[in-house]
Amino acid sequence: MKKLLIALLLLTYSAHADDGYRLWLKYDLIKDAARRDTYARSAQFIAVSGNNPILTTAAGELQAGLQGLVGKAIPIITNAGNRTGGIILSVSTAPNADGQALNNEGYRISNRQNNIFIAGKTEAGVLYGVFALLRQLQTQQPITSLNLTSNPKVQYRLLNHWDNVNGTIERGYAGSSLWKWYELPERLDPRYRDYARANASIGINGTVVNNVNASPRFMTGEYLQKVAALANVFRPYGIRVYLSVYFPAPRTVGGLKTADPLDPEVRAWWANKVKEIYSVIPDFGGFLVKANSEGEPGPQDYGRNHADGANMLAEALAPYDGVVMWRSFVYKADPKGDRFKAAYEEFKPLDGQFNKKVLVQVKNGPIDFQVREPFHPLFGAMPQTPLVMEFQLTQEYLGFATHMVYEAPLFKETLESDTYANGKGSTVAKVVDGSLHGYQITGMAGVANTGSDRNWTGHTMGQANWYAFGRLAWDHTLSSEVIANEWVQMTLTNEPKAVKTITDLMLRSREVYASYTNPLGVHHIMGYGIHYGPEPWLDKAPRPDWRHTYYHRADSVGIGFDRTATGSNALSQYTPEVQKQWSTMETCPLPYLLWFHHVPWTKQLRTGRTLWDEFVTRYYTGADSVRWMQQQWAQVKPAVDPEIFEDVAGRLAVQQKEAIWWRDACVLYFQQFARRPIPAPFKKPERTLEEVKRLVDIYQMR
Ligand code: GCW
Repeated sequence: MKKLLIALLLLTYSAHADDGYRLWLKYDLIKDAARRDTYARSAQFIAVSGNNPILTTAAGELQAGLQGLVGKAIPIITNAGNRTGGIILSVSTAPNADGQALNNEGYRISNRQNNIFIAGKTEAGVLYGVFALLRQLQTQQPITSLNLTSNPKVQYRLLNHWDNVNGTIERGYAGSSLWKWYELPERLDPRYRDYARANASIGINGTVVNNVNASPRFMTGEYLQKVAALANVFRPYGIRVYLSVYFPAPRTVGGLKTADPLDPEVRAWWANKVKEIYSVIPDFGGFLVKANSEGEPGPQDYGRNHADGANMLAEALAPYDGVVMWRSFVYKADPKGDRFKAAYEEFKPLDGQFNKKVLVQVKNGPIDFQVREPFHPLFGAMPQTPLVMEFQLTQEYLGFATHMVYEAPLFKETLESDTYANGKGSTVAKVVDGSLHGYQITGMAGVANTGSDRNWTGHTMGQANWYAFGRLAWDHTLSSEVIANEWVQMTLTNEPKAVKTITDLMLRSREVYASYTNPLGVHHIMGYGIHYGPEPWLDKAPRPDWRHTYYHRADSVGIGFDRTATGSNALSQYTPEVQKQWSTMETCPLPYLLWFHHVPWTKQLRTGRTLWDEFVTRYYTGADSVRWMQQQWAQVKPAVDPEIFEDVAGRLAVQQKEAIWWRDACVLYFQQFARRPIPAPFKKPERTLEEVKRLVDIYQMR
């Protein structure tokens, strides 16, 4: 009897405890029996014919998902005949009844004769349609009168992993790499498949498995076998593998004397290497390259330019269906220059010189994944070169896996910015999706936030950033709110009040973080090296543009980087319409103010406060808002799994403490320049600047 009780208890416990591993693909039994029955009536069988691996995956995912949600076994049959009440999967090139065409990976879900049809022009389209149908159920939408056509707006939707051979992840905060290189190719961790499922469910169709600071090893036969083993697992989920390239590989791996991209031997080496890659990975996606950036070698080492390097690789890929994504993240150590301008200066003159298989991959902003950046001036300035948007999901500058920052609003803010490249409405999104300049190929990349932690992303809420990236790469017109809402319902709870509370909290989280770390557009003042915590006082570093005083320029007059004509004139890289918005302190939106202006502490702002008072107010209200976040989270306790609840609550408590750390560090440090009191009703920090400074050393273990 006692044993039975324990067994029962264990069962109940394991049925409820949730370690976050299943992400948004939980498929727990729907609680409402009536709703369950309605769904079950429409899902009595799944019909699919043929043995295409992706279609088999699609049917299997649908079966597993439905069985979990409605609690009934659902057979997969090959031919529906005249049966009704089921779901029919098919590849179909027939035009849709509503006239909307499907592109290669698009899908259409419709209801006819009491069946649900999921059609795609390709097998991958069917797979995406399956996940879309499951999402309908998970978010408790009706499924009997569906007429959904959806096409991805961007073609290459990729995760970029900054994962190293030794299992570490550059800027990774969720454990070590998912890829166990030492076990591959023989042993396949079951997690590889779950990784592919998660990606396919949000429309991601490619993954760059190694760090852009690339090891030459990935160009060896031994490693290609390992990569091929991963590719085999990912293939049935419609996911292709890509590799980051170490540019001098022809020398280090190939034993050549040079890696000069115009050298015939080097070109032949790459052509052979590509041939070898395709012999083991027939659907290999292509290369990602970081060159002549932060010490990584590149074509400039041989007096050549980025186009020479990229075009050489593109030519090697010419016989195959692969592309080159060449990164524009470059900047030189010039004390008089402005790092903001570097990428534009190097790449803009090369527009029109790239091979048609080359895409240039541009970070969302000109500096480096700060909590807020103006859109990168290259967007809109390269009409003849497809530009890939690079977002960072891992929270390098956004509080690692400790601070809650839902990034969709950040992504959307960039995507919706107007470049005015072809007049009003020339948004960054339209540049990226190709519609503005007629790009033939298009892409969006997200630097992954995944790792070996059981819940994949360290902070449970970080899963939402992975999810949001995939959804937006598919359709950038989705709102941050819709995406948050979906994710919460699929991952945390369907209880309407809790869904609303959590969605709200997520939507405000980025602004809260910006307030207590980088208000009014101040940027790059975080802890040196690790990029965690505040260190605005940093004025010694190997390069001038790694010093934080370089960015904030605080002095007795004011604070901020003058990037107008009286300063670095980085503004001149934008169209006149954009310049106009940002060029005066009066017109520049406050969130971007210190990005473009050196503003006097005493300057009266639109808010009615002086700059100093506004600056301090933001730090204080930002830090206070974390308390609000904690209170909001406390309210959803009854609706959320206890393990997840505690995990998030614990991280919020750390965040709260660290928000005050940021606040104290920044107001005390900048007060030395402003020489003004902390405005009422705020109380001056209880500690001294010296005390706060010591905290950074502790965190950085210096
Ligand atoms: O954000 C910075 C990081 C580097 C990174 C680099 C890049 C992979 O601090 O760690 O290197 O950007 O994007 O290349």
